[in-house]
Amino acid sequence: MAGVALHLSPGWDENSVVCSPYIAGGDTINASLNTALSPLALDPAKLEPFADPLPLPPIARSSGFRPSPEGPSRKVPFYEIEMREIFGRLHRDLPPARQWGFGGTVPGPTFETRSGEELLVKWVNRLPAHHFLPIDHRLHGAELDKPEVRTVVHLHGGRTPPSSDGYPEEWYPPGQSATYFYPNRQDAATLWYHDHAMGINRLNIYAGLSGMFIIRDQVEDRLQLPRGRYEMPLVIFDRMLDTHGQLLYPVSDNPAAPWVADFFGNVMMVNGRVTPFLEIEPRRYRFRILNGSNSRLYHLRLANGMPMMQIGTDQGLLPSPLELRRLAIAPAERADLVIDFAGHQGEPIVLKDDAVDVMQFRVSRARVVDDSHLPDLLRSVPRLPEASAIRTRTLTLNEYNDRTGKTILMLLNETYWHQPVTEKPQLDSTEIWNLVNLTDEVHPIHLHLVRFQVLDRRVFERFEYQRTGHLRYLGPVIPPEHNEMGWKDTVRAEPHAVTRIIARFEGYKGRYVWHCHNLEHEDNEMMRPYEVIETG
Ligand SMILES: [Cu+2]
Repeated sequence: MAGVALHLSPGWDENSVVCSPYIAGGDTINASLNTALSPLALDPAKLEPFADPLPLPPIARSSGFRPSPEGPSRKVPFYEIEMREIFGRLHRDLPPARQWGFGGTVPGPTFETRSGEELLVKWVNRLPAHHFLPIDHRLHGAELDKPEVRTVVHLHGGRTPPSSDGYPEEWYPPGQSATYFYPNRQDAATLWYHDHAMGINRLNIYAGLSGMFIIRDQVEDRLQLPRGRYEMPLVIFDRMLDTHGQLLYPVSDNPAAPWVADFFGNVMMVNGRVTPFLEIEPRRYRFRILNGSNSRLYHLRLANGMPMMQIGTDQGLLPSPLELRRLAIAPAERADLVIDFAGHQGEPIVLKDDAVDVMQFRVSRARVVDDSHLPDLLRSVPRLPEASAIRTRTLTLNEYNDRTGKTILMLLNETYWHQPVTEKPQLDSTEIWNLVNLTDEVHPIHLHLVRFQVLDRRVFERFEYQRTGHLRYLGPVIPPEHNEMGWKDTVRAEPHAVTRIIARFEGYKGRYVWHCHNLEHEDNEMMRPYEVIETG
């Protein structure tokens, strides 16, 4: 990149990274479905689709009460969740696969709580001493002097005190634990928890370390949305399997530098099972969809063309339901959907990602009474006025390639993780962040602690920007998508565009992080600390 000195970390050699051909350029299933190139990889065409029923993660159960860290006279529910190695079938016709799960399942148990109800979780690392996926010891935080297996848990979307937020360097090895406090003083929303350990986060989440965390509130209660067995999480992620049905994670051709720039699998999993089916009644259902993939962005649709109503996004309900035929959802984004299967008695309906099957709904012929409701108005989401921002930051998204064109490093604002903190918003202040994407791909950018709103996007001339620092726009201001008009915590920073977001930094002072949620990018420097400071 012009004008930017590229400082490679120790051990980096510009020519040393050569990516494996089966991940190159693969933003579609077909491009990444090069199983012939890897003799170890299972051909997913050999797996019968819709052979397994959709599993539902168990509900997390508290084991007692403990004093609240913010008011010891209050007793709050206490949960103890172990991360451990498990063996479970990913498909009916495959042998059990090694995975790492919270509480013994993948996804882990779903937390059910309410706005303002505090809880404590003791996250216990009972994983083996050795990792079963390929660590790249050149990555910051994953050096040879660190334990191979390290974990730290982050509640994605939680307004959480910094000591419980899962700072990536606050990892701990097997045999140790951390007890985190979640005040949940925020609106009803679909959150999720996952590992966040520095330099191996992509491997730990790929191994299975993620789960859902649902916050409800009175606003949502009044709406009579589908509840109970008519409401469920759908955690979607892609994987690659070997011929023994075990998780396969690709490596570059250089054993000393195994990191790959993106992961695109060829097996679609929902709630931990390969292209499952779900038997349902001809009525409304509520699905909390999480894209739990490392890199893949989905375009979900129902094969028969029927509509899906989106009622919520990352941080809760939209102002009103939005009819969609196709849902774009990037890694870490959530979409709260209501789908009405009435009138489709006896039909099998496939949920697809472009041309690829994700799962199948089998609508029964039962006569049912649907007492759920989908009101026209869901929740008021007042727009944050731009004039309320006391500061605008312009922050670039950067990718660096070696001489062969292979990506070797990603940065935020040309700054490495270890450099001093540069983003220090004041507590209770509002800021606008201009995310200037200088790369050719979408980066899902996530800020811890806060919820934000998407202001707009605008395409710009990036070579001129790189040369002169001048932002010359090439097109009109593009407003957010209709389904981005709710509160967000992860935004798609589109290629060659400036994506503007506005956030109020409220809740807690202290050190947090912001990062790309493409996990391969995040593990290779596309993450920065930020600090909420006392009002000056
Ligand atoms: Cu990225």
